Amino acid sequence: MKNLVLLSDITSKMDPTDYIGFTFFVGCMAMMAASAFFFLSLSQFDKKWRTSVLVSGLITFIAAVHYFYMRDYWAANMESPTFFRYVDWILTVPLMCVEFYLILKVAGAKPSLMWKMIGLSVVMLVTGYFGEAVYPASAALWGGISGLAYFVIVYEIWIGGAKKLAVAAGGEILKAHKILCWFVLVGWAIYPLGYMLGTDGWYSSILGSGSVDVVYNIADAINKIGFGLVIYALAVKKQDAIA
Ligand SMILES: *C/C=C(C)/C=C/C=C(C)/C=C/C1=C(C)CCCC1(C)C
Repeated sequence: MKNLVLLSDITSKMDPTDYIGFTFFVGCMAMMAASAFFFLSLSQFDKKWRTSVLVSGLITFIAAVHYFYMRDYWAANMESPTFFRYVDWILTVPLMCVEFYLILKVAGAKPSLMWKMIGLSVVMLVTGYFGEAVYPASAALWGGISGLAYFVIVYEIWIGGAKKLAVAAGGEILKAHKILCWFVLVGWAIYPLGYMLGTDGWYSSILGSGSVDVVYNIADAINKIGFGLVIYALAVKKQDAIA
């Protein structure tokens, strides 16, 4: 009986004007649908491309589970689930870095490239978490350090070693790499904007509290599902070329 009461409590909190809660709910469903799509497509790929598409599915699946928790947390507390948000990112963003390495392997990408990108993304997210959740009074400092790590990632894929490998690989891989570069430059740039929106005394008054979650939720849908679809499309093209 206790459980039933609890369930009705939660349902009664689903306020039709709670558009932030709505974006958590839709995010949850979108991530689940995308995961099912990626996982169920796996058997059509040979081993090499299967790994890349599998990672796309893992990214959206990890996000789906976190969105489940974040949706609940928001409904119960009406505050940003910052902790779950960053746990999600610290698992999924390094996996996105792994995707760059996986598609560039044909051109001779070394694991060192992968670890460098993973390391940079972890620095970016840990310092971002400090600024957003632990030391909000020095949000500018931590956000600045985080932004530096972000710029190094952007440099690496647009101009640095990863770019050179993509050029060496050429063809469809170069095309896909370019699209992924745009995701990182434009799609990922939405997050620092959300960070500034959510930091008290900066722009948090423009859209009200919680607006940061809408920004992050939209960005996640673009960056996780869209990014995964680029990998999927590349795998399909490569697969067709073999067949
Ligand atoms: C699926 C989740 C993704 C792709 C998350 C990406 C997150 C970022 C690129 C966050 C970047 C930040 C800065 C560049 C500065 C301010 C702090 C962050 C962590 C919001």
